[in-house]
Amino acid sequence: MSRGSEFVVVANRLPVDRVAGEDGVPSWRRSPGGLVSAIAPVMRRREGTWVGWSGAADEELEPFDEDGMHLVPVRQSAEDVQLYYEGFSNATLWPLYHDVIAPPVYDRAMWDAYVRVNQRFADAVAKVAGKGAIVWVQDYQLQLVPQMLRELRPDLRIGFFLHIPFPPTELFMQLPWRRRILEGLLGADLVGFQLPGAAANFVRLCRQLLDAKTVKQDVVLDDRTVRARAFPISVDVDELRELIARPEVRRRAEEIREDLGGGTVLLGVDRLDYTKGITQRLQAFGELFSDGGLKPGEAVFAQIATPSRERVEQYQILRDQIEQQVGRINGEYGELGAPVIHYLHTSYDREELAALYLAADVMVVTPLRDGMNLVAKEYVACREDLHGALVLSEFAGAAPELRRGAFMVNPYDIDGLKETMLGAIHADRADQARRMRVMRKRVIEHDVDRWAQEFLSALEHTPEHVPA
Ligand code: ADQ
Repeated sequence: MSRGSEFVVVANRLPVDRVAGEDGVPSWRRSPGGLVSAIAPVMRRREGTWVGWSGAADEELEPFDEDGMHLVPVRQSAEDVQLYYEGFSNATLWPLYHDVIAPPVYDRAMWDAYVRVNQRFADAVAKVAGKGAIVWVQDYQLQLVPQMLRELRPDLRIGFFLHIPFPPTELFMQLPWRRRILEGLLGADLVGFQLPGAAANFVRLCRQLLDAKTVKQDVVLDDRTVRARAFPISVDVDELRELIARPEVRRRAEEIREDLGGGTVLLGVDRLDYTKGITQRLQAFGELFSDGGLKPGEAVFAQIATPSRERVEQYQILRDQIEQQVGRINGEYGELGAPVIHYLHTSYDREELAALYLAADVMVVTPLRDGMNLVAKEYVACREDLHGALVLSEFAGAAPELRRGAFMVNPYDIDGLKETMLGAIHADRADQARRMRVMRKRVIEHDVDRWAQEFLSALEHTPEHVPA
């Protein structure tokens, strides 16, 4: 038997996407996004292994190497995808952890699938991890893995990071399997959250529901201590800096501005998700035309919505809602060849995204609840010119870090949203520059590399425990 990996990351998805080659033979390409680019260098340095699902149902794949990473695929049947992924992960946990914005589905077959698939992930990790290895478990789809893994492999050092909010007691208590989730997470040595409030929610729940002894942000078990801490995630500032320096990206930004007609450009970039507050911001924007705050031609809104979870009912409902809303507003205030909202339901590559950020005068980020929101930080990282304004929801995880420079807003308050959007549209260059400078300082100093390093160093410095 080989020695196994010293460093293992486990996430629902592998960090690669399948791309069809010219000859029809599929190959793999590293997925875009901060998480993968933050972890990839650590993986290479430590000869790490990434355990995750390929994204296709019913597929048996052998482990393979790609982009300097060793990848171990975990199989999922079509039924698993439906019950564990679309079901328990995205129709139960996602809404429950986001303030119950949509009603969570509590379904026993979905829960059973969640347990079954989490066990499969834990088994796969137990097989590939070397003695005493560091294992880093990612996100809400895998909350039972830490405990399952500890049972199989008490020698491992296990960290868990939750990318989405962790709800307060009042909401978490709805979950029929609430104790099991807490026990699952307590299998880790370090449980990381985006914000201190989420860590506090978790520790309080352990005390109230499990009668656990807690000391500050630590949960003290009989044989070991579990630390709950906040590690706000961030973006790959170097990657974005490199992108916006490319002449073709700058040219593209100018082209986008011209295509949009010369008025003030407002931009939204989100996965099409009901937590992102897309309908609220479009409603506010539309009303600005109906009550005269804006005149057609003066401003346009480009809303990019990445297709997401398209088989989950709530997402289909939302898509219809937004498309109807856009049609109505454009029907009323747009002119031939000049709609007031440009709505694009599609995914873009990083160059196009960077060009969009450069083209936008006002970036509108209005989630009703969000773990962090990387789009807000990406925009800030791209605005080296200190131009542009960020409208940011109080309910984004990024709010505490960016509030001194952003135009803060409560997205439920449509009048407040309208006023704040107008304030951002009319902010003068000096005010924009002052605000942007404050935000940039924070994002540049706390980039995604630092996030990964801080998490891993905290995990490595948790006290050793000696397995019985
Ligand atoms: P998400 O809910 O997906 O992430 P976000 O943090 O904004 O939200 O990240 C989205 C990422 O996708 C960004 O990097 C963005 O550039 C990219 N993206 C969005 N639309 C795109 C498009 N049309 N084409 C291409 N790329 C697009 C979850 C949590 C967040 C948390 C992150 C990371 O919900 O709260 O910030 O994980 O922890």
